[in-house]
Amino acid sequence: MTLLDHPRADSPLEDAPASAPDAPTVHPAAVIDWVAELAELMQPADIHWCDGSTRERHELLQLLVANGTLEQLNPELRPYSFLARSHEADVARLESRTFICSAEKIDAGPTNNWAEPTRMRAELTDLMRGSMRGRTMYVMPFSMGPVGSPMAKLGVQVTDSPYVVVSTGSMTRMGTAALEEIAAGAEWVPAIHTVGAPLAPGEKDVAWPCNDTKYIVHFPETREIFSYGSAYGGNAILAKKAFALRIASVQARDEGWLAEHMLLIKVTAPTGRAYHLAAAFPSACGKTNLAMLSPSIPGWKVETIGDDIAWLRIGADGRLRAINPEAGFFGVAPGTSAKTNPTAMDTLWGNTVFTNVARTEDGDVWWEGMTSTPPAHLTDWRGNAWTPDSGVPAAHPNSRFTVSARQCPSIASTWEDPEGVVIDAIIFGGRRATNVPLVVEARDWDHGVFLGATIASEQTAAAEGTVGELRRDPFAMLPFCGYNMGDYFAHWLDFGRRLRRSARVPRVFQVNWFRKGADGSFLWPGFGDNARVLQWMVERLDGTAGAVDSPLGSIPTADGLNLDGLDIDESRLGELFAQDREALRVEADDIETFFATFGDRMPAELDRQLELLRRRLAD
Ligand code: OXD
Ligand code: MN
Repeated sequence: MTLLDHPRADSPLEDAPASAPDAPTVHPAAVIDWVAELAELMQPADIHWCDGSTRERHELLQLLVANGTLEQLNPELRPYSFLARSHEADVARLESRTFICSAEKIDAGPTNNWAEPTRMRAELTDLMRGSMRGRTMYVMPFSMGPVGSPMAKLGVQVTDSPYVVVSTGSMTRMGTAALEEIAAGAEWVPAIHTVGAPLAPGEKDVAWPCNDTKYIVHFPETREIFSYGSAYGGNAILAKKAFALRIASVQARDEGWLAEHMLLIKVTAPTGRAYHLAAAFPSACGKTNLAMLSPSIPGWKVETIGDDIAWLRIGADGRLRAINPEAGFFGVAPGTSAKTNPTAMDTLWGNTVFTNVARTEDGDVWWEGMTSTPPAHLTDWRGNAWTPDSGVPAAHPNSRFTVSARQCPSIASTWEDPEGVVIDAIIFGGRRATNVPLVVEARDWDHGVFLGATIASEQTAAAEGTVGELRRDPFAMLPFCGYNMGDYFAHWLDFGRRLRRSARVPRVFQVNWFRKGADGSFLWPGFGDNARVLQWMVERLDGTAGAVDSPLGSIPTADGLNLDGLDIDESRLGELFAQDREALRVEADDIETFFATFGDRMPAELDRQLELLRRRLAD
């Protein structure tokens, strides 16, 4: 057994040793033992147990400024806000370095990288030996979901990056309350993170320590997470993608619920009736914009519950309920503006950490798309002087803001409801220039699962890879499903069978805001006008909006979509819903090839759905 090979702890409450370094006020023995074992391996100079207090955050921010990791922005323009510039090679999630180390390779499936778990543990143990020398090990207990909610889950991450502590403090309920839950016996997921940059005595630190070697590794059976070498976003804030999606998706499979890459919104119609929608989109496809939408149609209101992750369960009342397990937003900055997302711009008024955006001469932030005319002089994300003639983006395309959800003016009063909100509809979307209409409604749950399983999207800058390349991203979970996606599809189908036995099965829709016309321009204005599509959906739920059948699903009747006040001509509207049978037959062949990669793990029902699509295309 290696040092990292500790049993998963369901910690009994025991007194801590009196001499525990910087000991917490509550004493979950299993966490204390785990930390002591890790400290022996990683050799930090210090251990700090995070309490999640404002004072602690303040001290860490000051330390990060002193270290050169953060620069404080002009407090008059952007109160108590900071800018980080990462290492040039540490700017996005690294899917090629992300591993699901299940005992059997087949259980990771064809969409995940797999490595033999014992060998991977040994390799990580070697890398982690002494990796925190000269640094402080921070111990961060956190709750995903409101502390004490029956839908919440606990975790503890150790890290040697104070930047990661500050980020986790915004993104989760981090600190003593979570540790108390663990001390009271709650199950917890251990997560180990190191930037892999030990400091020799007297060695001067760099602004963004990291290592050329990088690993983000998950052991699904024992629910453990290890991350080495990166301090960026999902690679390092392990509560987010690594726990709340990859490990949680495995927990969800085993416990009968869903952990999804979905935003959550509350939509209120002019009648005052409210609906809750969950929507899955691949990374950087506008989830934050939809979560904070300002409707262009009078009388409609959209409130935010979450912008990235949703955990869904069948509640005691038999209805589908969802929580946002996160407490903040780690949003993509470029493209965010007073026009595209005024609510996000208001959310970012202060108390925000920006990463890899550009800095203005007066000490504020800027990124591509924030204003139509860029400032004449900026400092770009690399720290270089920049002008509009520089020929490179001023902000990195995956530059981010990290901010507490509490600051969002459109946050719903129910966003922390421990029981979750009742979900009326589920939406799947992607970024598709062709083939996929503005909106279709699935015939039933199983057809909805087919729509989710066949999402394809043009790749964005959120992960390494070629931007714009089309890839299948089922349920927008391709980089985030912690097990074989064939089994994941089966889990969704099974979940629907359980829902059918309960009160009400939510409707399922597919949307595409990104379809382009023959001239290469976007056909749909998007943003606030997406509320028109939401209106059609909720009117479908109420049975008041018309729909016609089409090979891909039900689409709005000619007068079904509210187009009042929208300047869009008939032919462009036609193009938005066009279904080119020849192109869709080619797409069906591509889906068949994709499904075949799952071999006998592919549920027969989805092959049947493909066959039904082909028949409808042949009619
Ligand atoms: C994110 C992502 O950061 O999906 O949310 O990459
Ligand atoms: Mn995401």
